[in-house]
Amino acid sequence: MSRIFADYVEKAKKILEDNWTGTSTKPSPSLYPHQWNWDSGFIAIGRSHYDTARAIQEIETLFEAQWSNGMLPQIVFNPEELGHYFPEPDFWQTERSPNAPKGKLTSGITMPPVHAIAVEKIYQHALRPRRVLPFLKEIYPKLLDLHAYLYGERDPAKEGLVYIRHPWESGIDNSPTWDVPLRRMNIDTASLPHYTRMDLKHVADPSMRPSDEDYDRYVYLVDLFRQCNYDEATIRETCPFLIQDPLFNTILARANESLVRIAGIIGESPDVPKSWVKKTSKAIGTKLWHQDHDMFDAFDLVTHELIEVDTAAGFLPLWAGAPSRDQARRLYDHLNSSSFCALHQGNCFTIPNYDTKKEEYDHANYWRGPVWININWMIAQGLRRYGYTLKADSIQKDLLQLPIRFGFYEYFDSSDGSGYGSDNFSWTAALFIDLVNEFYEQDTTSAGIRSGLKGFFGEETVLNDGDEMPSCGIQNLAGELMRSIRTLRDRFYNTERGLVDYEQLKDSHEYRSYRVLTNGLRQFNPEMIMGRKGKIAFWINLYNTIVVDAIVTLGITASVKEVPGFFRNVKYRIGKYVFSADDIEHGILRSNARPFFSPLRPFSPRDPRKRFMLFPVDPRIHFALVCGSRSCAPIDYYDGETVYDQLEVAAKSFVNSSEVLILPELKKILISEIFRWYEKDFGGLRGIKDFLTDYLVDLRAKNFIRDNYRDLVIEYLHYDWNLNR
Ligand code: 9WN
Repeated sequence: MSRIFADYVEKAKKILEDNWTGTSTKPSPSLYPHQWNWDSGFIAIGRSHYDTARAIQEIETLFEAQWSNGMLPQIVFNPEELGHYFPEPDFWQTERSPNAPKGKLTSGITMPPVHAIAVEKIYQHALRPRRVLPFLKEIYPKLLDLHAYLYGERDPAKEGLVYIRHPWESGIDNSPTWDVPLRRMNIDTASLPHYTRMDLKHVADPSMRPSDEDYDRYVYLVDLFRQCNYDEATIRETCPFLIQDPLFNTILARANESLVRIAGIIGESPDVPKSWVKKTSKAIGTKLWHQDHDMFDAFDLVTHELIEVDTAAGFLPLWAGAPSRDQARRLYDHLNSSSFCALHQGNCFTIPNYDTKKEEYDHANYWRGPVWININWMIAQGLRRYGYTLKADSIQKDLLQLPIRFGFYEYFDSSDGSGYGSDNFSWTAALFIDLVNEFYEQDTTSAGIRSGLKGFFGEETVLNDGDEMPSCGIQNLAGELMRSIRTLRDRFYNTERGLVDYEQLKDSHEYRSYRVLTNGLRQFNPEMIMGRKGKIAFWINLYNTIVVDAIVTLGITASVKEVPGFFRNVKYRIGKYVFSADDIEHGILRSNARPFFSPLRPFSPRDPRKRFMLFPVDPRIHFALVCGSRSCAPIDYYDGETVYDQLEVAAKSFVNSSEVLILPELKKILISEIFRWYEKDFGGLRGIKDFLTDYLVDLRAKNFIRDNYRDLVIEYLHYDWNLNR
């Protein structure tokens, strides 16, 4: 793990330690001094990576306050911390409900049910998962009760969509979506119960919190609930705020998926949660989809219409797999528009909570525009679920940067990243820990690469020794081969997502034709290819395809590191010679340079293949060579005519991706290990800095490198060798 990440993980753990009360974790030291419902879910996910016992206790403590009807309260009050928050138990008066737990002080509303997801992660991350089984068995019926409560009490029409009845239940309190129903509520402020806001005492600037008008409505609703003695049927009849929210329902649907898997682990029938998964995902995909906005919106059960306000919550259904492929594509485009910060758009830190082009957008006010870590954390996973890997990577990159650069704040300015709200905020710390772990743990086989010597062992596989020869003449072979590679690209490579559909490719006739053409390479002389550009394109394409060919032929399922010495051992016979993937990369394209993990150059001084070397080395090739791993360049086809333009695009997109993190406050840059391995090709460290300055799009990042050229500290990011499947 890079040192900087390790340091910040320690800081994050310290925050969680300081906010630990002995039985659960406060969301923040002073602004939120009690236990909060969904915060505890996120916190448990962070802790699950290093402290299973406390992660379990966090969840157990929360569920000790579960109501007898299954509702899990938004806040469990700490009796020793009363007097610093509003509203507290004296205001909620939940004892009016027969369902409220005895001996516990809680609020009378709920929050998004992330808990099953957290419980599954606790099990997955535990060093000894079997020891977690008793907890799983004990918590499973309670999770089921919670979901059953939501479907039973909050889904009167049995549509699979549950309603929230207070903005605080959404977790995104003053989201612009709620403006519509809240402003419609014509309340008589004179008859509101008297109250004093406590939140404003803890924040630097009141304009970054919900307004007093909002608070009046929050209070009005709480007052209504207590007048109804928290009886859901009565509330439903009178409550002016009943909303089917995409965020809440997505989390419910995603949590149902976890419930299904937990049921499987503990040997319970998964039928009930399975039916919920289907019903809710389908209902989100249909009822909450706004055809004209390319977005999921909330549905107002009072007016029976969609609230046409697009916030980041509208992207969340991706996380539950609710959208169709087409909807996902449209969401993706929406996400990449200037409304929600296009990929690498200057001045944007991940996804702001609200459409930046709207009048009410506010880069600093709470849920009305700033960046929130938990929302982005969920969206990134949703994008990954649909294969939008590059965008997911770029969001996760920003999520890692924000706390390192600006602190572990509650939320962040969406234009310059400044941290707002409470510092030392627990879920920011917890999800940072989760992200770092995910970033590093994805690589299940990295131990293998550290010992470069492994590459000397393993078996040589010549991939083009088949009998069937191509029908095209040898003079047309290079052209036919390139055409065939382009067809594979068009059919099976997703260049935007950097992925290859190995399953489909494996049995396709296009792949069979390609294999036949490679047999023809045995009679081919690469010197027949004219011009440097043509040669560069030919060898890049051949390298990229030999890797795909070998992955398919060798039946690799997770990582090229499954095969010892993969790049050294997979080969094509070309004319009189045999070329491994390493020979093509380091021998030809890098002009016989030593691979980072090897003591030797690929070609010995008298090797006749030296005549194919391409000198000088164009460092941009490193962003075009696809090595079958997630961290390498997204696969594409290179054309002899346009190869330089394509290399330009490849370099630019790599330098502006998650493989380059700029941390001005720390005078550091974190860059892909590719730069370390091929430092020489870039012209040493100076060359790397110049290269980055040339290709970075963000002006501030560019200037930062220029201004700190001499004392800039460079650290290297770990390389993800998992398959780009
Ligand atoms: C009301 C604790 C909670 C979060 C919410 C966030 C904020 C409370 C408040 O703080 O809400 O629940 O007083 O503003 O909006 O998501 O759970 O961190």
